[in-house]
Amino acid sequence: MSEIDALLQENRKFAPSREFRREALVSDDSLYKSAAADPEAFWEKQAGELQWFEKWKSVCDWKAPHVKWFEGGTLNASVNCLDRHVTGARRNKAALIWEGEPGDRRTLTYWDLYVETQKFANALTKLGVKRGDRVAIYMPMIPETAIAMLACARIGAIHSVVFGGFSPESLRDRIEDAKAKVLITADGGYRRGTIVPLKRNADKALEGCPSIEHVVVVQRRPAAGGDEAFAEMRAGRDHWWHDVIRNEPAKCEPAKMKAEDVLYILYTSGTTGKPKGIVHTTGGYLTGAAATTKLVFDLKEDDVFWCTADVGWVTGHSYLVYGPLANGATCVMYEGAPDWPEKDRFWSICERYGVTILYTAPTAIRAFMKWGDQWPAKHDLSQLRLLGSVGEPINPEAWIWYQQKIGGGRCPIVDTWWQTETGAIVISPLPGVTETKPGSATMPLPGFSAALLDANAKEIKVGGGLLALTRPWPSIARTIWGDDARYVQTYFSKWPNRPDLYFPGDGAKRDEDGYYWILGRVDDVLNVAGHRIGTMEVESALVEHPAVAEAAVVGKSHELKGQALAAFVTLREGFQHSSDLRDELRDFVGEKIGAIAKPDDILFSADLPKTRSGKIMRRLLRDIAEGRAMGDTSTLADPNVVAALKEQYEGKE
Ligand code: 7RM
Repeated sequence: MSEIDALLQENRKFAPSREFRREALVSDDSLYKSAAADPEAFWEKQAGELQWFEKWKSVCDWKAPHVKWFEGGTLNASVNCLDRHVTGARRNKAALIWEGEPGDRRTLTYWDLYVETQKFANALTKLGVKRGDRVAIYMPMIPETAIAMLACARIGAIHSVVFGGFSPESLRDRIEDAKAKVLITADGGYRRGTIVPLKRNADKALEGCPSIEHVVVVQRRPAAGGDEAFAEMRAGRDHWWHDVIRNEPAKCEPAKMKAEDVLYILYTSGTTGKPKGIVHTTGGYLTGAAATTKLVFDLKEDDVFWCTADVGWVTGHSYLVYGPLANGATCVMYEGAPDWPEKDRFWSICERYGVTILYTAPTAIRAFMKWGDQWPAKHDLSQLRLLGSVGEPINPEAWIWYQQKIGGGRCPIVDTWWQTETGAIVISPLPGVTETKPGSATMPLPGFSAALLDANAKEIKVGGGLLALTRPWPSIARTIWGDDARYVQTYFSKWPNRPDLYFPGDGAKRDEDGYYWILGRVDDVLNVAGHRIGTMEVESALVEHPAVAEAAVVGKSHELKGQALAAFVTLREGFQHSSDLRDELRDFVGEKIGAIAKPDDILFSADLPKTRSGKIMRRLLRDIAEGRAMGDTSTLADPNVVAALKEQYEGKE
């Protein structure tokens, strides 16, 4: 039975336990009802939970496809995450409990974070960073990463965090697109016992980046030993973090930002070779991130919240930094791999810090399942009270395992569907209210509205179709950096007669109870281990190799990663296929984009199956990669091509 069939035959239901419900922040459906009756009033109330310098004059100004929220209001995100907690009982509360992969530990209180952020904000100002300037952040998972983001927010600079697993070239593309003035990085970060040479990568990236004036480098490696191999400092351009903050005062006046001022840019893959710079604003984004953190995770004062996502992804932005800190929560941050030094690292962290809420990805859960029950069984996980899942559909088997072996059968699971572009969770249970079904993200949260549509925007009440979000919400991306036409084209042009509908690019099924079962992307975007990768990006990388004439990349199901990449490659005249060339191409993609984009399979072929108009038939390539019977081949220019390919793929020669 295929994964999707299994998903659609799932009919178990789990209601929140009486014990959970009794203590839950929301324990009946009145919030769904009141928010549906007046969504703007709902969001206005959520915005009111933040601290504003000046209150907004209008709540929502919607001229499809563009929207503005809380206009006339001014605020600062760092004030909301820091200042308002240090005047009261949270002053000495742990804000960040950090653990490095080698085992080093640091705990920063709200006061610590408040001081460090302001010092670094002053340092950025000294380096010439002004309101509206872009600052690139290419960091390991260390407290300085959150501090750097908050410091940008403090002075009104726009941060663009680039995942530390991306290659120098990917970093360069993102810096160039945003025209960042300063880059913040570290000499390295630890991953599976080795060092990711971030500064060396950054130096390579900067070979072609005239916009960067200064580089700030955190010394992550032990200072002892004077190993400079990881950070050659270029005089005038490069500065150590500890040097630039040394004499800075711990006070920095926060910039008064307008609600619609940009808080950050975050690049994400789309259907072309060029990633999109998703733009989030200050007031709407923070409202969405803060409100959903509180409601979805039932966040309370004493919780220890661990979101395992890297800050390089939107989940790290909304649920490791902005959402939890805006709520004054205690967050756990871990630098490294889940199987280092042993396969119980996550569970030892949960036990050590008494984690109460764990938010992780299905790909990780499937890996834990495969590693065996003995690893979590070694640890006391009794403090856990709520579990979350994000990034891709979770298969019912993994859901039940998570519920039983990690949650001890006691914790509700929130399967949260959202995207970089939505800024905040959109479809998810409310853990004290919603009955869950393994594999379904359930229903839109209060304040959000979705529908399932066919190609003509006709609503499908029960059955399969395209997911649409039918009303704007505060944390929706406002544009794509430097390319508003692409924004409109990508998200608001799916149904030409309905330019008000947001299209997320996902297909879904809706059941008799109105529950949504997300089936995955319907465009050329893949989801590999919860990370979005555009097939075009990988194809563009492959054809840059001198041996490659043409490349087509498709997704195929993968037991652990959800999806994996399969590449079909034709070679230029004079090149011979070999397993060495296959390895070389795989590494080449790793260097061009990053290790997450390396194809699992590369198949050399004399030709690719094309329609008579010359379009590559990806559908057939997917059939081949999945080992399925092939669909209709009658529109092919040369039907022989595909039969040969299939034979070859099955022989994997
Ligand atoms: C948060 C994040 C977005 C894409 C999205 C979906 C898929 C995310 C779920 C999910 C099924 C989920 N942002 N997706 N969460 N599919 N159930 N709970 O992942 O921009 O990187 O990716 O991920 O296809 O469109 S993202």
